[in-house]
Amino acid sequence: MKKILSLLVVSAALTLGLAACGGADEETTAKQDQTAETSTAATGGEFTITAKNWKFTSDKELVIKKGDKVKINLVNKEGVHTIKNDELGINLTADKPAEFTADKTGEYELKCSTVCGAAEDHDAMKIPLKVID
Ligand SMILES: [Cu+2]
Repeated sequence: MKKILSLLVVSAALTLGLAACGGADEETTAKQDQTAETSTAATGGEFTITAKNWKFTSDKELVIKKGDKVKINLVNKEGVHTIKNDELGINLTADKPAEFTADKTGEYELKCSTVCGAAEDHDAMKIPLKVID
């Protein structure tokens, strides 16, 4: 009896796995992202940075607690921009949120890592992030 049960479980899992692969269109991916956002918000901070030519704005002030799990989303409203900060281990693109835990307090600057315009415009694309105790 146990064998039959485990066989059933395995075949159900396989079917689900195959269905997930086959149905991975953009809509499905978007739904999964929403689910992920909801679950992350409960355990730590979540921020959304909006990028325009040539300015980043955040929905909330980027102040995070050391040790907290943080998620940052990037929305490109104008142009194509990305954010990278090696110190914090952030590599953020519009389709891939950054999830990280800051382990050192301090004041950081999130800068655009895609050359998105003239040097002075691109250089202006930065937003401060503070990690507090
Ligand atoms: Cu930029």
